[in-house]
Amino acid sequence: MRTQVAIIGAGPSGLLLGQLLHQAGIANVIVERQSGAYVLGRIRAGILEQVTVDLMAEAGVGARVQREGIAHHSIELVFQGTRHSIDVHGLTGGKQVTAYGQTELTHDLMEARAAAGLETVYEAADVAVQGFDGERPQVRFKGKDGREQVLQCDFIAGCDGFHGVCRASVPRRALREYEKVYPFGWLGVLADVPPVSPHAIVYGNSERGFSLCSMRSMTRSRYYVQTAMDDKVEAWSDQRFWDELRRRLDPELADRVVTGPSIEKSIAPLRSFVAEPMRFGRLFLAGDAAHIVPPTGAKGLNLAASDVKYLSSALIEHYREHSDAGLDQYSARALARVWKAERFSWWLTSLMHRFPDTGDFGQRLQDAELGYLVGSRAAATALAENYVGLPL
Ligand code: FAS
Ligand code: PHB
Repeated sequence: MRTQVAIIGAGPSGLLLGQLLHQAGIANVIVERQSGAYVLGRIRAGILEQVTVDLMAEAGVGARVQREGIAHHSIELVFQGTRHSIDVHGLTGGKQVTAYGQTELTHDLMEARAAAGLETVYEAADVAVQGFDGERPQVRFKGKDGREQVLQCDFIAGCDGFHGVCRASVPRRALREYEKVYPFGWLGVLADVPPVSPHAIVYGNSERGFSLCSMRSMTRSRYYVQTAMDDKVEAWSDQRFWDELRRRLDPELADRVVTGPSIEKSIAPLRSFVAEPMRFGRLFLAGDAAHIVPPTGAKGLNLAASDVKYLSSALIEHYREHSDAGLDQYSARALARVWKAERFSWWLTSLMHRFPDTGDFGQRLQDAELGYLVGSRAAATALAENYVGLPL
């Protein structure tokens, strides 16, 4: 087998990259270790920056998000039993975020890829990336039939997420990793009930911990509560979850929560992580393969999109203009935006969660910062411009 760009991973990064390269006439094959159904079954992000929505349109898969995505012009903060609105749209000169599930984005990309007849190897086993420090990189894997296959290529895009094989294949001496693990997790629930706040994500900081009210559509809601790191999803009945969520909201909002049976319930750990650089010879990392943010700032999926924008542009420049300037600048350019999003995600996580070592002084600092945030245009503007996404 041979192609121009071998893409490892059929999550949002890999699928979006494959679509943009295809549109530029660059051959690519995606090698994915799970089944397509498994990839689609993962419940993850829900908020898209305009950069991501624009990139979907550029990739030719923007029709449904335009039709079904729900524009959010504000966010709400609940603390000390009171809810405050932050006018994100007004503070950023008219920018917005769009509520549209990662599952839907992945579906749209999968559908476009299949319609274009592009090759995606699902359920690939023992995937190995080799030769990327030379001129002839290749990907080895076993197909569903158990037969070993070799995919020769010009470049490898490591879009295989935090637990993937690509970053793990880079010699340790060539990699610098930065990590912060948070002392709590998020218990997330998906339920087919109308969202309590259909036009603004609600972030809560109560003495019982963080909470978040989000959505996937006008009939499907997504909620989270902060849990202990060692908490188990089995310990959470639906009723216990709904009761706990309500306790963390202001009374008016709590009364409006519509409950129902969970269709997905899971606990995710929270970490900040960056691997530098994001390029190793002919191997380029994009998305969660290179960085992780705590989901508080809704940046993970959106950072994957900006990485893919930079990488696809650089690869197109290589093939069209025989210039490697973009490829040489890729890592520094992507990391500049990654670190700004890492900072924002860490800051909002630190502000909205209860830490074991917060203490009385730390609690007063959180209260003071929240009060400043909702009382100062300058402070709210800084939040708003990061929330809608900094420029590419
Ligand atoms: P992904 O992890 O989505 O995709 C990587 C793909 O590579 C997977 O399909 C995997 O099966 C495949 N792969 C792995 N190893 C492989 C190998 N050896 N060979 C071949 N394929 C391999 N972000 C937000 O913005 N908001 C959220 O609310 C949010 N919630 C999240 C909840 C959870 C539980 C997790 C884990 C992440 C969440 N994220 C959230 C972040 C998430 O949306 C990611 O940013 C996004 O999935 C990144 O996409 P990819 O880079 O494509 O990585
Ligand atoms: C979600 O809808 O899953 C979501 C929304 C906003 C966040 C994190 C997650 O900050």
